[in-house]
Amino acid sequence: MSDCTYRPVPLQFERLTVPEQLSRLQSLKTRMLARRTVRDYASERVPDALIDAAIAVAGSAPSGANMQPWRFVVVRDPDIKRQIREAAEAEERVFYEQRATAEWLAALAPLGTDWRKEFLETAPCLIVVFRIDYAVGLAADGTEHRIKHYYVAESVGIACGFLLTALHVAGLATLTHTPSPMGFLSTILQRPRNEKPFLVIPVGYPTRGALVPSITKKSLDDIRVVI
Ligand code: IYR
Repeated sequence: MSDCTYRPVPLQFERLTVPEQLSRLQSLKTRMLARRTVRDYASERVPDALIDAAIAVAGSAPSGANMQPWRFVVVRDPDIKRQIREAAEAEERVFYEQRATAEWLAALAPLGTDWRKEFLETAPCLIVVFRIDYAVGLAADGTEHRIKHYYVAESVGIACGFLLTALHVAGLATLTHTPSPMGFLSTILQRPRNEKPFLVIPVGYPTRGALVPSITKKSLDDIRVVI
């Protein structure tokens, strides 16, 4: 039985001066605006300690009822990466050649994407994020029951934001890849039934001379409304 009692503890909170708050935000803004989705990866290995520390940051994210409904699967094995690439490219080919509407393809045109996903093999590491819609509890008599998770997409989305930020701040390049459908990831990575693939994040160092599309971000005035 879980303990359902509310037992609060004092908040640890560092009160900053407003100039210090602004200065921290300015540096974070500059750093985050320099983040770009990278498709060309060097073969150089990324130390395990960096990936582990970034995943620990992701694990600090808030979540519905603090259920922490996420799993981060780190894939380094070249053969598994190759299987993932082959399965993703098969799905993406159908997407780009048949399923995608003309409007969708036009929206993607400035990004230069297509069905080829070399980065799934060239990146030294893939973090495959799974959402866990329910946990499996075991009663004293050995019977299993489902423990419901709440706001799973919101929670896992926030954790992925933390993860991308952590990896970028650590000087690593990333990409958010969402093959569709992505059920093949459950099979290849042998995940249990309650875990569903959410996002694939290749991680590594860019090749020298890596190219990215020329894009801009909306201005503050375009994204903010003050009431
Ligand atoms: N999943 C496909 C297509 C794709 C869709 C969107 I929306 C993007 O921002 C980028 C790509 C792919 O990975 O190519």
